[in-house]
Amino acid sequence: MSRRRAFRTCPLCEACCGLELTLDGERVELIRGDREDPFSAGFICPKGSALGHLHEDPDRLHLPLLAVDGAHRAVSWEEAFAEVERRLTPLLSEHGRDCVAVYLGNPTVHSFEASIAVRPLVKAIGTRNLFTAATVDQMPKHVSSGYLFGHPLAIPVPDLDRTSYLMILGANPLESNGSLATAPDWPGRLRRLRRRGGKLVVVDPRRTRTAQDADLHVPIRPGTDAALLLGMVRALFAADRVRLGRLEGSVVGVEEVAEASLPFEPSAVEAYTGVPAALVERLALDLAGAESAAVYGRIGTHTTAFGTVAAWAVDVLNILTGNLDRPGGAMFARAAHDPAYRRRRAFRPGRWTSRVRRLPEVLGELPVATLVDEIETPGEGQVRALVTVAGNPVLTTPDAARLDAALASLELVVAVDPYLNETTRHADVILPPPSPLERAHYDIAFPRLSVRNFVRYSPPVFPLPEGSPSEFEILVRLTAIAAGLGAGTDVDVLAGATLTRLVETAVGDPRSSIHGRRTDEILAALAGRPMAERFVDLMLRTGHGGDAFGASPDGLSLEKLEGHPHGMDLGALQPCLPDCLGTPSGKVELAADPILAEVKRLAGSLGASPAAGLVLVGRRQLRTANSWTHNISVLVRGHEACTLEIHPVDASRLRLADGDRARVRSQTGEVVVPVEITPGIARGVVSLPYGWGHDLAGSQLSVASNRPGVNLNRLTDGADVDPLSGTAVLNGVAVVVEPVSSSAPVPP
Ligand SMILES: Nc1nc2c(c(=O)[nH]1)N[C@H]1C(S)=C(S)[C@@H](COP(=O)(O)OP(=O)(O)OC[C@H]3O[C@@H](n4cnc5c(=O)[nH]c(N)nc54)[C@H](O)[C@@H]3O)O[C@H]1N2
Ligand SMILES: Nc1nc2c(c(=O)[nH]1)N[C@H]1C(S)=C(S)[C@@H](COP(=O)(O)OP(=O)(O)OC[C@H]3O[C@@H](n4cnc5c(=O)[nH]c(N)nc54)[C@H](O)[C@@H]3O)O[C@H]1N2
Ligand code: SF4
Ligand SMILES: [Mo]
Repeated sequence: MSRRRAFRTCPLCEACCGLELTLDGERVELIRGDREDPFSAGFICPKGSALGHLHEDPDRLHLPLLAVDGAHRAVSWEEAFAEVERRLTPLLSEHGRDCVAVYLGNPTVHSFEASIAVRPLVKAIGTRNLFTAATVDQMPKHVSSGYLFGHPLAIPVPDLDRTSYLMILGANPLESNGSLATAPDWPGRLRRLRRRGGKLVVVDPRRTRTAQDADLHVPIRPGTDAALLLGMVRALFAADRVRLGRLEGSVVGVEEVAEASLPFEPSAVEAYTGVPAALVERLALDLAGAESAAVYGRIGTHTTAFGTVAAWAVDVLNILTGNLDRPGGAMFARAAHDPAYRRRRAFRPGRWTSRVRRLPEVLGELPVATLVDEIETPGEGQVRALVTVAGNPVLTTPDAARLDAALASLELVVAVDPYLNETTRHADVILPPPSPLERAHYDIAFPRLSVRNFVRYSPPVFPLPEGSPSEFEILVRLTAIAAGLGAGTDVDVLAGATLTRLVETAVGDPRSSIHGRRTDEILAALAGRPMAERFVDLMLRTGHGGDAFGASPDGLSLEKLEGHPHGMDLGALQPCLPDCLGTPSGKVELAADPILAEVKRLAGSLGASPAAGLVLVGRRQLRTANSWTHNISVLVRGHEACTLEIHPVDASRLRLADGDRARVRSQTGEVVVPVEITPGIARGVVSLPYGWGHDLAGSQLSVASNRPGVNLNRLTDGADVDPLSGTAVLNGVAVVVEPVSSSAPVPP
């Protein structure tokens, strides 16, 4: 192979930037932003340009590992799958399906192979103990959208490029590059918003980079966004500024919301949130008065005790100001591969509950905060084995030290993961998928959450190494084992049978664009691609933007996308109400009982006086991706990144100087970490970055272990969840901070 260029989507975050790679043989020479990409237009962040280092990381696994006598050794793929079969099969038959838990982590969503293959795997295991990173992340938004719009995946995104007023709560897109709002180049898009006269308001206890670039930064007491938003709702009603605009007639429940918001008087909200009453009113009136406006909330609003109410109130404000589903407001993206029709049905979580804490299922999964209870608590249905796919819960889920210990007690852990890290060191078998550059890329989830409609397919940059299975093949073989078909099952035969069933369903469905066609004709048209891609091609071609296998010749297919290596812009977001609603009434349903009950509970806690001590929040850093990119030296060099941010007044009260080491204690654990004194954090609040803590014995992370940092989730408590979504409370954790060296007692 000589020097060549390749284009592909960056799989490291939701911005989905297009990259241009310069390759020299099998080496990545340079990665830049793809300037010809219609969506990302050359934007790139430090992580995207480090993708080659990730690919070449010597610690990345190429062969499966087997734990033997307390150490891991490389084995052949056949041996690894045989071991899984030997140990998983008797567990399932002796203890029932629920004894095997599954945890799916964040990168699953960035790999179409995993996205397609994990659901059949979970089904074959047949367990109710399914856990994912959603319950330490965005589950509140799914619940809110389920009730409001009848579809948990119908999530409005701010129309960034056209809005004239953007209110961001609990998100720092200048460092995170955005989430539940796919937009390459947030910095540029926010700059252009302000250049065209638009206003940016950021609500955050920290003066983040995003807040520094805003017209107004509103510091807030952590965990209280739901009350602020309801205070704004109440102010809109009080000032008679509720205008549904073109949504008039498409919304039910307005009166109920007006009534539910009554307790959220600005003065009560001020006492609870720390946001001055006059400012609460002004924020509401500015929102109502803007030519167009969008409210957008993320991690800092979702991972709190009233996360679902906060997620809901964000969209209630969008709706009550007439900004939902209109240009410049909060709009729905539409993936080309999604069907043209939507099913109507009531959103009903809680079809089953977790065994120990009786927490309700949502979207078929249970809160990961209770995984540890299911492992520790003996009795019928106890979790005895765990399968992780692309997850690192020892660093990313609450009460981490306890979970870490519990994982060590399991009879079997199988991890599909390229690293021997904090979580996978507990694995009896690690099955490493190839690097992202050795697989094709097609985004299934993010075009549904994008600020412009777009589609991009990237072929693999490098071929699969000889003898290595794809991530799809690894997952299908696990599925075969769980289904009792044996590790030797032919992957193409098994997956092919699933594909055939999907085609049969489509041709039999009167709503499908290929209704009435012949199954063998469709299967023949899909042949010729790797099996995993056939699933995507089927989805795309039968989606509303698809070519319906020839019936809509202008439509899309993977073959057509191959002719557009920079991706295709499918235009600005379009209004879609009421057609895109899935609620039984066919309207936006503002006032679902479970949500109103939570609003009432929140109203009841308004009077409670805030905790006296310090509270802890998390933060993200531009050069990291969750817990797993700290092993790339170009991303972690420079000064110490894992520090405790603290306000100068709090620091001096605690007799802490910049760089001193402090002990941070919570209900669940403690860590020792250097402090960074900054006026950029509210008094009474401290912050640790998330994803660190690479000092656990048994990992193989030669770079990360040199600068391990501390694990923020040793301090978070799995006992606290948002009751409607099961999402863990990761922000607003009560902590005590003290200097490490000093033995003198420190005032509280
Ligand atoms: N306190 C606190 N906790 C948090 C958060 C917070 O803000 N504060 N944020 C939460 C959020 S938003 C999220 S999304 C979660 C993330 O939580 P997780 O999904 O559990 O964690 P990640 O760090 O994304 O772990 C990714 C794992 O996948 C592996 N991996 C990487 N690429 C691939 C691949 O292509 N295939 C496979 N099979 N594996 C791969 C990595 O080696 C790593 O082990 O953490 C949550 N936890
Ligand atoms: N560089 C980088 N980018 C990433 C990731 C990463 O780890 N690193 N992870 C990716 C993932 S999986 C996700 S989900 C997204 C998340 O993307 P974001 O939601 O933008 O996440 P953060 O950057 O953690 O920003 C959360 C902000 O909430 C603030 N906050 C904390 N508590 C509260 C509160 O109670 N109220 C309010 N209003 N604010 C609060 C914090 O100070 C912080 O600034 O980022 C993605 N992109
Ligand atoms: S912003 Fe996200 S998608 Fe874009 S280059 Fe950085 S990590 Fe990759
Ligand atoms: Mo996330």
